[in-house]
Amino acid sequence: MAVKTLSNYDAYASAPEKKYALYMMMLGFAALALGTFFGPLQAFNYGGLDLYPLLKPVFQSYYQGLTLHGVLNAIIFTQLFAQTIMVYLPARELGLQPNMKLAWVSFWMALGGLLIAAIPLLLNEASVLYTFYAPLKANWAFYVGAAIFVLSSYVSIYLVIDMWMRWRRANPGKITPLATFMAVTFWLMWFLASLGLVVEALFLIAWSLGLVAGVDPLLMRTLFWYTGHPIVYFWLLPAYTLAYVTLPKLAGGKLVSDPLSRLVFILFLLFSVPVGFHHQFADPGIAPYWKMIHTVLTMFVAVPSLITAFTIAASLEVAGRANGGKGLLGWIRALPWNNPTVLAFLLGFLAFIPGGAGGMVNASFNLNQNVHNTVWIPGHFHLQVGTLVTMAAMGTAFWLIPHLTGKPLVARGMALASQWLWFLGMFIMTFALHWMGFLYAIPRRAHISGSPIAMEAYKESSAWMVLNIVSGVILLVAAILFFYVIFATALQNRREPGQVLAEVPFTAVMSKPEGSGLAQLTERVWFWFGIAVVLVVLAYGPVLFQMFTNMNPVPGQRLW
Ligand code: HEM
Ligand SMILES: [Cu+2]
Repeated sequence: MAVKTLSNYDAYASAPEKKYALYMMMLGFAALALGTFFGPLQAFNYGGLDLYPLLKPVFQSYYQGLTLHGVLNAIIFTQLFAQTIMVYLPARELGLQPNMKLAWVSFWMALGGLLIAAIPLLLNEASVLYTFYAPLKANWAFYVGAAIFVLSSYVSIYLVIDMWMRWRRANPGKITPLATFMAVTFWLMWFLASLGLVVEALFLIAWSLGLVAGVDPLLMRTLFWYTGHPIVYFWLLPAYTLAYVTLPKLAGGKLVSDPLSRLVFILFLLFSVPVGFHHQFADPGIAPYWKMIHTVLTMFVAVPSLITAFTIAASLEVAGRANGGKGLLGWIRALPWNNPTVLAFLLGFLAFIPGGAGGMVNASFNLNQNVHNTVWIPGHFHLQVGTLVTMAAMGTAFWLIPHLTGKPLVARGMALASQWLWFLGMFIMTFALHWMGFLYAIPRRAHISGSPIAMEAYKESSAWMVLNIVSGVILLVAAILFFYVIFATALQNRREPGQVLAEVPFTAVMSKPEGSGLAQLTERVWFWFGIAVVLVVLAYGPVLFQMFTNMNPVPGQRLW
């Protein structure tokens, strides 16, 4: 029998969204592979070991590499994974097909935008880091490509709202199924959240094309962080969704409360956006009381994560006890640690505990002064996005690629090892970075290993630096194992559809939405969306109005 090619694999005929999901996800992992390549080099840098001279002439500087690392990992990979999960899960759950034409439009926009932005990035014409703060000025293609890439997510918003509407028409009066509910609130949150970046992009594109002479750095930063905080929830919520709707089942248990999980997503819809000044505590031109208001609102947005910690832990305990675990901690041992997906989530959530604690420190207005712009910050967010979000995606790939392709997972042992090593490496690295930032005020975004003066100035932290080198080696091995497993799985010729998960492993729930007042209340999604808009207007309106009416545009600079 001839080997079937991708396009005439039977499952794609009846479920073409499988092919879409596979392409989206694999493009995301390809971005992650290149972006991650720079990670260990950066860890070595913070260990005093400079390998960048070896990369020339391909990559010109530490900062070019760091821009690629931030853009490919934190912007490209995360968004593509969201566009995979938060479209595919509702489609499966509702038994509906997304509008396939538009689904492919979103894929081609993402790929096209990515390629357009990649050209100046790879040519060292856009080494402005993934925050691209003005007046640092990149080549126009960087801003245009990034804008097309981000706008691809608007197509995804439409795809999901459209499926939801179709389902509602066919099921009047029923409560939206859980994964779909999460996807709908998630995409609405993202729509509201992304507006800052969209407006900023208009300025930056006009500026980079020479249509306007300058832009106002404070306004650009404010628009950036309007989106820049909620974007982290845009990264995180696909992981949460998977943790709520698939993890309990994979672990052998049930989700303890469906209505509570809905409340979490409504709270994210409400509080993700009006908090961005916590990234601008050190900025001039924003009155302290506004910073204080955003501090308090930021503490609110920690609440849904605290609820999540409780709900997921309780669901895992149910699973552990169902598997025969006894006593106070016996249920933990009884969880299926040998399932690479479950393992990835368990370790990711473990890292999220210190990650969340650090986040509360960052958000606490004056405490922020101790850590702002030090390596404490990358220490913090590698626990969040570098560990939980990335491991949730890696773990999900272990069942999702087989599920989408009918190809069984290869090298399961390597998959397990990759997750332990990733977790261990991230734990060591983030530990070292936190302390180097806090104790020695070592700056983030600095090629210290290339500067004898810096190495002399920071020599007291050499013990921590050694940990960075160790973590870089561990993470390099982890990455090689992981990427081998998923690309070998996806590219093999063997297909054994009977051997892989035929269905998405949606969990059963203990406390159901039917008859729950809370579920009824959260079902009024448009009402909550309206409240979210009001909150944003209150928290941002006055400040933005003042900034728009007092602009001080400055010319661009290229310092690399
Ligand atoms: C092998 C794994 C990784 C290692 C060793 C690593 C290491 C590092 C280090 C040391 C920094 C600080 C660089 C500096 O401030 O100069 C950094 C920055 C960063 N990393 Fe990673 N990283 C890894 C994976 C990831 C992943 C998976 C993500 C996101 C999905 C990520 C997102 C970021 C971001 C957003 C920055 C900030 C870039 C900037 O400040 O402009 N990293 N990484
Ligand atoms: Cu934030």
